Amino acid sequence: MRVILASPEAKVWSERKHIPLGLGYLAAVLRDNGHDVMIYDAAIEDDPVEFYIEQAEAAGKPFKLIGITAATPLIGDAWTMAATAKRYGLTTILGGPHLTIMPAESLGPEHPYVDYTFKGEAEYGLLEFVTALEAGERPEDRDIPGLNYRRGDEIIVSPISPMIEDLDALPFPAHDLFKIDRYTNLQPLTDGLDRSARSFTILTSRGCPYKCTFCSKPVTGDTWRGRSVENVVAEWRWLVQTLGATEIGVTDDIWNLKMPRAKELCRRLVEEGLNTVPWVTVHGMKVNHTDPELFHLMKAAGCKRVGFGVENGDPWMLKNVIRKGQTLDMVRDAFRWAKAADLQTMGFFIFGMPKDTEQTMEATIQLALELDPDLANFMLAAPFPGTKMWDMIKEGGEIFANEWPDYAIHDQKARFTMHDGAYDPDLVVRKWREAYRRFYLYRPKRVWEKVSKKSFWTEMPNTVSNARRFFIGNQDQRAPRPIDPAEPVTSVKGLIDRTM
Ligand code: B12
Ligand code: SF4
Repeated sequence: MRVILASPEAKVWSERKHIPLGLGYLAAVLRDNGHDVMIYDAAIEDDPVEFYIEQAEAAGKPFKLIGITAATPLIGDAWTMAATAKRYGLTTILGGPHLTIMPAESLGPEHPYVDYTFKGEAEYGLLEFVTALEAGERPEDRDIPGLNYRRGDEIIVSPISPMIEDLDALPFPAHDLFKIDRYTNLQPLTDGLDRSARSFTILTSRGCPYKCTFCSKPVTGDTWRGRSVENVVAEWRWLVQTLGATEIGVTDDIWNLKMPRAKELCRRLVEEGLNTVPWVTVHGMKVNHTDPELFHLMKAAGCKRVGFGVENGDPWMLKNVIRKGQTLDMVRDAFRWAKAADLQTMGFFIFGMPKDTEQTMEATIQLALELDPDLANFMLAAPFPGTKMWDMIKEGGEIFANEWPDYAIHDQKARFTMHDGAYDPDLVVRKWREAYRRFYLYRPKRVWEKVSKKSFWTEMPNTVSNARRFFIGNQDQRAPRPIDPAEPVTSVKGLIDRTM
């Protein structure tokens, strides 16, 4: 069957473009089973999805099915895309993080163009779904775990699709189906935004046993599952030697959970001569699963930079609110060891978790200054549905964000308040912006390092718009006033109450 797997425009994200790897996995499984698959990523395409649908029709080989992926801020774009595809008569199915958390919402009467949603990892479920469609059967009659649909006026939500145990049994993602030369490099830390980078991403494991309260745990799952080192190396070899990767991003939640395996992977990359292409850990280094040897091996294996979730500089916040499972000393050690191994470092920090005060946010800024990573990423807390943080706010606060795009990282504004008499969303935004100023502007050495790089000038338009947003702010970044009850708003809270 001809299938189009699509990702909506990621304009809520940033100028950086990453491949939607989940679609690569789904495409590979369908392709291996004889289906004809196209991956459409609106973030890098010049033409809208209808262009390809019409082209396929004109060629006499129409697409029968569109599968659309969506993280929460992109769900509105996913609905628009499904409505478009429906006009051409395609069957529509939505999956990905938002649908794993809120499978029923998209099947409500406002979205008649969505036929099915899918909850969880879909390699096997989607294959069975397509097999059923091709056989002219109704997929719902096959009881596919994870598949959700309408039966009359009822929305049937099935149990989540089981997490795949044996990841080695999966084919490699269909990396060759991505228009890779349209993606940018993964983190423009030292190179600016290289628009012609051939940046692929790789997933060496899935899942994470930790339970950080801001994290969408229903998506990651609690059980860590690692691919064998040899299986990862084989995919790495394909990326480097056949597909010409110039940068690789490891996008696991926590690729270093098992340190001996992480070290073995590094050794094998060296042995195979695959250490010539730089790689970065996009999200997934956890400080308390590191030691000096690991960083030295990573460096030898071609790793260029590592990112760590630091989150907060206050030990009480880390332990009791964020529940990060790491101490400040562990954070300090990891940064020291990574720098000693000559790796570039990035730190991720969150401002405005429930219970954050002026003192705790100041401690966060102080810690960022002390660690002095090459890149500090300060984010405003976003209460995604399905997180513990969401529950905390529902119990003792109020969410302002009333549209899903408000949850985008680069649409930075206060999204909630707590009714504890101490939490101040306006202060949160002020301290967050202050963090950027104190880290990037008020340190002459760092400013000089930045402006003396060519990329600073070639990326001037981006730099200016980022500077405006981070250092000066705009109307949007103020905490909204309480909503007038008479005003007709589509409340996110309302949507969730209806569907969870
Ligand atoms: C790499 C990554 C990124 C990258 C690349 C994203 C991309 N295009 O894939 C970047 C840095 C761009 C990114 C950005 C964001 N991310 Co991100 N990201 C991840 C991360 C760490 C890995 C994603 C991945 O490759 N997973 C592996 C693949 C195999 O899984 P998958 O994509 O989910 O696909 C499987 C299933 O979901 C399902 N599926 C997926 N699509 C479809 C479609 C159909 C039709 C079907 C049937 C099934 C299906 O089947 C797939 C195969 O099993 C995840 C954490 C995680 N564990 O998933 C967070 C995660 C997805 N990100 C998250 C967030 C919050 C964001 C941002 C919204 C941040 C922000 N506030 O702006 C942005 C959104 C922008 C965007 N375009 O999506 C949250 C999502 C929460 C939510 N409710 O949506 C996650 C879960 C992190 C977390 N633990 O909280 N992210
Ligand atoms: S360590 Fe990362 S993936 Fe694991 S729970 Fe915390 S934020 Fe989520």
